[in-house]
Amino acid sequence: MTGITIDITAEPFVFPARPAELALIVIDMQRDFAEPGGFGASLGNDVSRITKIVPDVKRLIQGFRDAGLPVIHTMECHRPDLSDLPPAKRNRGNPSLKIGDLGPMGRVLITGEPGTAILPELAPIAGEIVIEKPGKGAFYATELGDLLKERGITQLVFAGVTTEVCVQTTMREANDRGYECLLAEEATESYFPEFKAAAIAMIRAQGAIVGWTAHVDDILEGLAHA
Ligand code: C5J
Repeated sequence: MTGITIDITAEPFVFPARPAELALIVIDMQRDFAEPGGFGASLGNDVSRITKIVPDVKRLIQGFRDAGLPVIHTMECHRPDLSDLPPAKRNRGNPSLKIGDLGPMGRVLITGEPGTAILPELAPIAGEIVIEKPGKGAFYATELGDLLKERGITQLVFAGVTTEVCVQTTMREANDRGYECLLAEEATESYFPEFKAAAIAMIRAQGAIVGWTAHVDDILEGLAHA
């Protein structure tokens, strides 16, 4: 597939995908954001909004796997001793369960705990990169940038949660580092529909100032022609 370009129908205009340089990055599809008893729920959010996108995230992942293109997963999580968790982050939001506290799914957003795991339906398969990230952005304090460079990846398709927090932060980090970014609209979600809509509008405004957005069907259609 090296060298070819595939036009993916997108907003604000066609996304010129180069399959040899393209990867999918699935942000934080973790039990702690999607299941009752987790971090998202402890902040008072309706987590059922997150589980509704699982089928679309799943078929996007499958499309990349079928095309032989890389799938990268991220997990927001911290070391058990909390040495990578600044007090400013731990104390934010006044949740009933803070990061590191023991909840029904183990310690909240701590590496290796049951609630920190990626949803089983979307679990990484052998060979896929999993980035454990202490921040909202996936480039901060992780090896992501080096791993992408080693593989010659210059374009990223984004899925995951939440649209306006970890997804948008990572897209902005990637955009500033020179990556062309495309957000899969049905494969991302927020606890707040108005924030998702605003994030999508902001990303593609001003001639794709942060990146493009596209429907999952259009991305899959493009991959099928790769
Ligand atoms: C949040 C995330 N919202 N993955 N994390 O705290 O968006």
